[in-house]
Amino acid sequence: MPAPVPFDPEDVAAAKTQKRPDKPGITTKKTICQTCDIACSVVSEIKNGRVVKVRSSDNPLFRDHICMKGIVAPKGYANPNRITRPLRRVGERGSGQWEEVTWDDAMSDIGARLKAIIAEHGPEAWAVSTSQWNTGTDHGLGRRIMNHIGSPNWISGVALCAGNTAAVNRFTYGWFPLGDFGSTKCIVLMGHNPRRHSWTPIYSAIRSAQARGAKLIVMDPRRSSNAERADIWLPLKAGSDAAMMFGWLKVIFDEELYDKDFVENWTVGFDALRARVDEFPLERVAELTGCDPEMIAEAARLYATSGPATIPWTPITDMQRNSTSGIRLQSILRAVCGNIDVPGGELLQGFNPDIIPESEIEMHHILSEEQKLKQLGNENHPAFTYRGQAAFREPMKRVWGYDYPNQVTGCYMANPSATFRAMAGQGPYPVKAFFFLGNNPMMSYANMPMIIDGMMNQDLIVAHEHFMTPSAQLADYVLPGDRGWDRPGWLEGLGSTSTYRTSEKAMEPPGEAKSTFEFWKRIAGALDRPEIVPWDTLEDFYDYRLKATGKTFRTLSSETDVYLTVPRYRKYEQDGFATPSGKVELKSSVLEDLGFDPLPYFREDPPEDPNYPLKLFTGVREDGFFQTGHRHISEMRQRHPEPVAFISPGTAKRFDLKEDEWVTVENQLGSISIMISVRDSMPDGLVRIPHGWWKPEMEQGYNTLSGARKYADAQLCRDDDDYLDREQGIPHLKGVACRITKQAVPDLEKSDASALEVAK
Ligand SMILES: Nc1nc2c(c(=O)[nH]1)N[C@H]1C(S)=C(S)[C@@H](COP(=O)(O)OP(=O)(O)OC[C@H]3O[C@@H](n4cnc5c(=O)[nH]c(N)nc54)[C@H](O)[C@@H]3O)O[C@H]1N2
Ligand SMILES: Nc1nc2c(c(=O)[nH]1)N[C@H]1C(S)=C(S)[C@@H](COP(=O)(O)OP(=O)(O)OC[C@H]3O[C@@H](n4cnc5c(=O)[nH]c(N)nc54)[C@H](O)[C@@H]3O)O[C@H]1N2
Ligand code: SF4
Ligand SMILES: [Mo]
Repeated sequence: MPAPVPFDPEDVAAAKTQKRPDKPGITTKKTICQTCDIACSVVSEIKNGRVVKVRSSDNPLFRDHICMKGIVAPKGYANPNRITRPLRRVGERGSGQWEEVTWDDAMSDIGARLKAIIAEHGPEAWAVSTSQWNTGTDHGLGRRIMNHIGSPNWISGVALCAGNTAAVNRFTYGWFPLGDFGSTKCIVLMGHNPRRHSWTPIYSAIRSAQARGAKLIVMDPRRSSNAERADIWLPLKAGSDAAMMFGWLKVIFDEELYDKDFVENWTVGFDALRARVDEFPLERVAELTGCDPEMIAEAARLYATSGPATIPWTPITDMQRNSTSGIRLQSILRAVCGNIDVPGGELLQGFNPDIIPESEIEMHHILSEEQKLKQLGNENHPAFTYRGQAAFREPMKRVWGYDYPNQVTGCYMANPSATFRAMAGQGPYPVKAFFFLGNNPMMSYANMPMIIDGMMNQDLIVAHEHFMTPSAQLADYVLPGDRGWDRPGWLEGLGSTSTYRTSEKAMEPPGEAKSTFEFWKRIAGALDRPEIVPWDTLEDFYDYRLKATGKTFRTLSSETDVYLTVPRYRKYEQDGFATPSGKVELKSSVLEDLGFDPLPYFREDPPEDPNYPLKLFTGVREDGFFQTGHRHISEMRQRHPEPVAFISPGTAKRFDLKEDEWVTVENQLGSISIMISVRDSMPDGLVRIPHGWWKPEMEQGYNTLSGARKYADAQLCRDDDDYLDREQGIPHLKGVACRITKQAVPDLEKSDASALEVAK
């Protein structure tokens, strides 16, 4: 998610930058913090050619856009264990033995091996996993090369986070909107819980909106910090968000609180939807969600009557069994309550006409239909694959000007679980080469045991990384990546906004570290296809994309903090919506043609197994880390030395568990070791499992994977049919059956944060 910035050029122009005087010996650059994916605009202070400090921006638009992770970043990236030279595996895969090589040697071997795999098994035998959030410089170049070479098998962490939401939103109104925090009067957080040190700009935007008088409604099984500040908190059962939204729609329809003009003029399928919603009387919704029916009705009324309202994107509904229905219900609520493309509501921004978007760089049109149909997982779970999005090609061109607008890079992906199964030799065809960039795939998708099997079955694995992550430990090559401030940066608004920000290069990358642009340029060369990436440098590439602005990247980045166009609202009145009918499809013609229920529905949990009497969810981000990263920074590890499971006092009593006790949490897929923390903010029966735990100081290699085998939540994340959303095939991570057992021999291995900064 990009940090929310004003949509109006006048507001941007009015914000005068008061540049602070430079301190002696220190120069400053305007940069974007790329430590997490919210991408704050910050100032980097440089001494002796190195970034030594990151502080908040001099532009009041970005006041206080900085958190502890950004502040410790210079130290984190100066860690002696950062990878700064290309490494080649010398022992068995996963043996943890490496030798340093040159980029040229690495690339000529990688090119030869990849060509041999493609010659033997076809281009689809090459899969790439990434996360655009972190790599920053990919800009569609990876997809561009794959499309030229002929592989559709690109997967990303965005399959569980915003990319899939973007694809599913399009079924309803042909675009993925972003909430207008700046002038909204009501915000609904469905589990989403931005805090001071977790997506700081969104946290600040919510607080400012509340200070202006906007209402806040929070749905969260746990009494989160936003729940404590909400006008209404609905403590729903984990995984029941879609049922809750049916309850809201029931009240909104029965009490006629919806926008009748909009529904009549701009939607199709209202009667069918209404009949489906009638299947959810409030008593049923109360039973499914565990919430008081009167409170549900009160929240629905508040949302429908205090607008313009926004339901900001949340990762929670991206990771549920009913994800597609949940995301569709959000989009339907937005539409029927008249919040689409209005100030304070949900903006459909489209592309900036001055800039060539990443979607265009990707060149999806050149991949043949035959290869597109080989995309893994598209038969059973098509929603975000080429097949699932094919019907939008013409409407997208009509409304947004491009055939393949790839919002949040999540609209034309292969299915991750199907890809790992094919890598493990259980797919329709073999996948034998696997690259990952700015992504820790082993720990960032479901079913980690299957991912490990898939990786062990590869002929070639290439990682582009900063650290020897558990995933990198199974690679053939680990190539050193640069950092956000080591390169010039151009922040595309996820293909969903027309707002851009730039980042000046602040220092030279250490050692042999190179950008993702360099990585892909060299791969194109190694495949004897240098013409695919014709630009010499990243800056040349930016200049090409910016040509219509009449400015070079360098001029634009020195002159401008935010580059945007004048916003237009209710654009659909002119162009219609980018759906086959041109209207908001409450009943989705595309889902129907793909063989799915065209209306949202609710799948209940599978029958309970008495051996697994508790439910777990993964999440509640830790302030000091971003996802699976940053556990090597001693200041941050001192704050969170060990992985911690939250349980309620009632659950602690029932299972005789104590604060700080080490336990095993297990289910049918796997088990992890974790410490207990008893919190009265947790409901009975629910266990919070933190995401992404491993310990960089622990032994590397296949058997231990630096503690990932002991602690990583992905070992509990199932991807069998009961735990997969039908349309997308993404896993249910919110309400997974489990049990907690005491450890016969307690795990006394405690982290020693002082060892983290010692070179290994
Ligand atoms: N089980 C489970 N799975 C999840 C989630 C969950 O809660 N539970 N959350 C999901 C969510 S919300 C998300 S966003 C995804 C994220 O999944 P990932 O994209 O895998 O995110 P990270 O774990 O941050 O891993 C990013 C890796 O990129 C490296 N890196 C950072 N910056 C750069 C760079 O500039 N260049 C290069 N080359 N490398 C870089 C870091 O060192 C790090 O190892 O995971 C999803 N997966
Ligand atoms: N410091 C820090 N900040 C981060 C990150 C980080 O790793 N560290 N990661 C970033 C990323 S990539 C993301 S996606 C965001 C995620 O950040 P958030 O959107 O805040 O997600 P979580 O912290 O996982 O969980 C939010 C809330 O969801 C509740 N919840 C659990 N299950 C359910 C459910 O089924 N329904 C509902 N309604 N609520 C439920 C939890 O109790 C929790 O309070 O944070 C971003 N910010
Ligand atoms: S929230 Fe923190 S880590 Fe994320 S971009 Fe902003 S300063 Fe960096
Ligand atoms: Mo995320």
